[in-house]
Order: sequence, then C-alpha cells, then structure tokens
Amino acid sequence: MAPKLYGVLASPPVRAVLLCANELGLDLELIPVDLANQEHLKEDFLKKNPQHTVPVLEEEDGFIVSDSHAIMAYLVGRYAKNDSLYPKEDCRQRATIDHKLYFDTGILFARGLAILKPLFYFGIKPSEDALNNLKDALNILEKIFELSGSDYIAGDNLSIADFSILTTVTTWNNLVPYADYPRIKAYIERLEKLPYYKINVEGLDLFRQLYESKI
Ligand SMILES: N[C@@H](CCC(=O)N[C@@H](CS)C(=O)NCC(=O)O)C(=O)O
Repeated sequence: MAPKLYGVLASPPVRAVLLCANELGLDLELIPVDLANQEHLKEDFLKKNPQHTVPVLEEEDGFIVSDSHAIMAYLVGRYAKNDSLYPKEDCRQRATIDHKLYFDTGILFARGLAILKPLFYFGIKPSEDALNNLKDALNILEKIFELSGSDYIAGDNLSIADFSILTTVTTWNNLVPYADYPRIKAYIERLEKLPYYKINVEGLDLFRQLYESKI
C-alpha cells in the first residue's frame, strides 16, 4: 500500500513532498485535510502531528513523520535508488542542502506564512513591514544564486532543497513577484521543465484562488 500523505495541494510544503515522491517514482495517497474547517486541530490529527501542520506522512506500519523537509529526507533514505537528492556520505554536500532546507523553513517560508496566517484566519492585510521582511528573504536567495553560480539551490544537482525553495517561492510570488529577482526567475524557469512540474501548477492555481478570495 502507498504511504499516506495528509495535506492539500494549495500548501507549498505538501507540494514539495509530492514533487520529491514523483522524482523518486513513488506513489503517495493524498488524504485531504480541511484546514479552513480546522480539521488539523481535531484530536485525531493532533495525535499524528501535535504541531497541527500539513504535510504528515504515515506508513502502513504506523510510522509517522511530519514537516516536509524531514519527510523528504526520510523518503530518500527509505525509497531512493541512489541518494543524490540527499547524500548520506558526503557530509559537505549534505550540509549545503541542510542549510537551504533550514533557510526555507526558518526564513523564506516563515516570512510568507507570517503574512498569510493573519490574512487567511483574521482578514488582516499584509503590512509593509511584513512584505519588506519577505523581500529581504528573496534578496538573500538572489544573493545565494549569485555567489554559487549554480543551476540548483545546493550545487550542480537537484536536491530535496530544490523542492522546498521552488514550491515556496512560486507560491509567495502572489505576495512579492519573483520576476523582480533575475536569478530566482531563471532558476524557476529551469525547474519548470521537471516532467512532473504540473503538480506545482495545479497547487498554485488552488492557492491563488484562495489568496484572491482573501486579499
Ligand atoms: N515547516 C513545516 C510547515 C508546514 C505548515 O506550516 N503548513 C501549513 C499549511 S501551508 C499548515 O499546516 N498550517 C496550519 C497551522 O499552522 O495550524 C513543513 O515544512 O511541513
């Protein structure tokens, strides 16, 4: 039986895991969680993830892991034919990837979420300060590409960090357009060529509809 992935396509970290699973050739059963109706705050879901966030991965034997970055690292360890998406032995390459995963979770994703949570739950419009914080994160990302000169976020190969950065930036494009950042724009255009990229497009459409209904 395919592992279950709790989440919705509108969510960037859920899409990151789905892109990763596609790269691995792995089927996941997507189980919808109705965030608008607070299904993620119900006891059944909190037992799986007390942090009440999607995505959550559940294996047939009951093993559960939450957080998209941890889930992708697990999927590579458990299901990949080789570990190029997240190398085990090469600790420098792994550290380079880890840095970008932490940058996504702690800065890039977090700064967009800081705008969206008040908007989605309380109708509070984005403040200039919050938008400037997000622009600052995009400036950092632009600088990372400038300094590395690489095609991917963590060197010359696709890694799990690309799935995080790609889904986050294309979603936050609704808040601050990435077209203003030439290196980020070129990076997205490169990754749009991934054969399974349509998953991101589908989720971005859903997110945009939601965002436009709130802004
Ligand atoms: N660092 C987490 C972030 C997950 C996250 O914040 N997901 C949002 C949806 S995009 C969520 O579930 N929000 C509900 C909540 O925080 O209560 C990850 O990468 O999985």
